[in-house]
Amino acid sequence: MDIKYETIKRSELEQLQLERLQVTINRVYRNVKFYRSLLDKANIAPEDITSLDDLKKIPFTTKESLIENQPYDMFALPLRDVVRLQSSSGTTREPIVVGYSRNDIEHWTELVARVLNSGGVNKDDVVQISFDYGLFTGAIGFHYGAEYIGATVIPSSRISAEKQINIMRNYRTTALVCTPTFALQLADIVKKSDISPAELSLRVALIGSEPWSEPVRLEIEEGLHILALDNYGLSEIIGPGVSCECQEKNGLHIAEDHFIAEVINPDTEELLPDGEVGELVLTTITKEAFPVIRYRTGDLTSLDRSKCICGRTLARMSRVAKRTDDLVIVQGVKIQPALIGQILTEIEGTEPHFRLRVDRSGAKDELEVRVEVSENIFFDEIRRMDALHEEIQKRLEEALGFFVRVKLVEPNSIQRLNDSE
Ligand code: DLL
Repeated sequence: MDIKYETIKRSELEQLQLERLQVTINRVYRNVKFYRSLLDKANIAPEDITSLDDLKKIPFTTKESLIENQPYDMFALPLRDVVRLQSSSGTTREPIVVGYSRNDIEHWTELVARVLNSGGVNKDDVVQISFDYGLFTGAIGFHYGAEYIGATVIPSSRISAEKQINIMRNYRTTALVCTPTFALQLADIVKKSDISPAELSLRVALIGSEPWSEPVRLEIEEGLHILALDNYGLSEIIGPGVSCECQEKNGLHIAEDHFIAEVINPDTEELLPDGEVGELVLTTITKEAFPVIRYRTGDLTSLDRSKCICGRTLARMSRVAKRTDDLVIVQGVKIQPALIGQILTEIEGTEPHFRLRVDRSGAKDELEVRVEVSENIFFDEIRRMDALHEEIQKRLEEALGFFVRVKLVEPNSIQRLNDSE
């Protein structure tokens, strides 16, 4: 445990947060046009931020603003001082590019090391990272964190679940890093094979990047005979390392020495008291290349500032089960329904109405897309319907990278106003 920061007294933490916030506000005011005009319009000068309470006066930053300022206008450093670019995962309509300075990478590494430490992982462990390496922050973030604590890293990335199990058995992996979907898949393979979980050396899994429930935790823990802990993060803030469960499994400790957390009512934007569920809003206070102020994450959670039995004083957030928007997460891929709409409008014969349904009953989630087709095709020959079906399936699978169940339905048969569920 990083005693100095993870068990810090609240009064000292607040002083540290204020100092770091002031530096950050100065930095963005000087270097990011978007923030300079946001603060000017709100009649706030950087020197007006004299208490943590003053943060509340600053308007929120939304994903739309980040998108409008792509690729580099939200950067507070020139590109020559940026040593890494990453982006939000999966297939969103507009992936957001984020940058890191050398110091940002150092902080990020330390924060992911905390996630690993809180799961009891240390230099004697063999850590298998089964996240997709690439622009997604999950893999490389954990890679650096695990090397930093001196563990032995296996960057197994997204090879098949069967091969991952072989690696795990042969190289005696003790800690696994992946999404809940993938952990379930691994548990399912072990169950169906002649491998007994006892043959594996696996002890703990650090799981994140998508919502998962207590029953899913139980299935993973029982299927692999391990401890499964949740960790949360998002690329706009830093990647993994924003918050993580300790072994008490009673909320995720937020790295409050690097991020200030608030919870708001997503409709009224009013600040909510601790314990009430609302949208998580985060402010980065150490980031140099890509700082964000009062960023609306879209994730629903509540805060608890009471001290945890583990000794950590950092506030805990409840597990994120839902979002405020209609983002759909399937097999670890984050999909904005609007992206599906965009693809469908490019295909002749489809109507703009569709419905998404995710079936999570099997080991792998499945996405079903119901698409209304135009009248002349629906009542025409089967051959035309088949060709259209094939084309939609091909285009969606190319964009998403996994099997999609496509169903063509009659015009006007999909309920209006709610295109996804
Ligand atoms: O998923 C960062 C990450 C990687 C976190 C590995 C943990 C482990 P993005 O691709 O930008 O970043 O997606 C961020 O994923 O706003 C949440 O909606 C969702 N999310 C991330 N972690 C959790 C979690 C990474 N533990 C978006 N529980 C976030 C629920 C999660 N949702």
